[in-house]
Amino acid sequence: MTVRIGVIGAGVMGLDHARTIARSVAGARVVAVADADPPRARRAAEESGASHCLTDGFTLILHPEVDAVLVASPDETHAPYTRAAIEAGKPVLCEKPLAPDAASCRAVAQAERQRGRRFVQIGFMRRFDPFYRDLKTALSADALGDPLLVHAAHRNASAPSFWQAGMAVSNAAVHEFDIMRWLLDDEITSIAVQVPQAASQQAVPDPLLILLRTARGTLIDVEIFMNAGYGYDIRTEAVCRGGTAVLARPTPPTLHRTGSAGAAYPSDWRGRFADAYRLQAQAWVDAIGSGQPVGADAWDGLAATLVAEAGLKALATGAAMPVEIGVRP
Ligand code: ISE
Repeated sequence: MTVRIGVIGAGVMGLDHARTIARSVAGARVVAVADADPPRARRAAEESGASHCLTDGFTLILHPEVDAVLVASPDETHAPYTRAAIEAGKPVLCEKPLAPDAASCRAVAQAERQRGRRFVQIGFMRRFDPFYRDLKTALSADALGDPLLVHAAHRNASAPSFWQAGMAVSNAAVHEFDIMRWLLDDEITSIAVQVPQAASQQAVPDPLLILLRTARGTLIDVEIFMNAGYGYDIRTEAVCRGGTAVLARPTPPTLHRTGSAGAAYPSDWRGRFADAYRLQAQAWVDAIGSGQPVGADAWDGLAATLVAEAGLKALATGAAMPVEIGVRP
């Protein structure tokens, strides 16, 4: 069976997903692309071999040739499209965040519950990254003992063009919230966010230092630096009672040239996580075939956004905020 996919949003990520599915995912093809900007939609359709090029995502969802929907439009449109896909009875892979606000995430989870089965996979692609999977295996193997601290850094060369105040937490740090819940198999219970003095007067303060506490008492610090300048760099180190596990960037060759040695960094996340995006899309397509959903679900999407909402309050007030994720229904 070939899953016929419609992609909503043909910006940086929509184009990347459409290409990935067309070139590297077995058992699927892109049949439609929708974007409010027709030239963008046309480009993604041409590059992925899609025969339908639309300007409206809701029309794409209802298109009779579309079996499943990939949502990669601006963050605040994710939840309405995801709900429409659920109502149309079509599986949906929704880019993160499920929504920038928890109320919209809850509405998606509720719509899915009413249909009585799972439709939604959230694009927390790090869960499919081979390096993060190895890290999870190492942490689960018990050889290192209980995790005590996790240090993480999340650096972009420069903030994307669509960047706005709050997105460092609601759009970038949500990856860290999700991956920490998944890696540690633990829930985040509080968040504090600090800004260095030199950045405190900026309209969009950068970098941020986030401190999370989990239910089992692990402390996690996360640097979010959206304009680090030198490249896209993601690091995680788990400090456990019996040793540490370090996930630095996968190492490209070191180039030795006159008077210096160094290795190139990817310019953004598409390079670092290319395998993760491909494996995520393949797993989604396979799960549609098998009826056994995988990856982060709507509840995980809600959990990450609840942490982000509390984080934005913590950033505004300077105080640590409790996070109440509750019990998965
Ligand atoms: C971007 O929007 C992403 O989704 C990337 O995965 C993330 O690493 C980056 O910080 C965001 O700007």
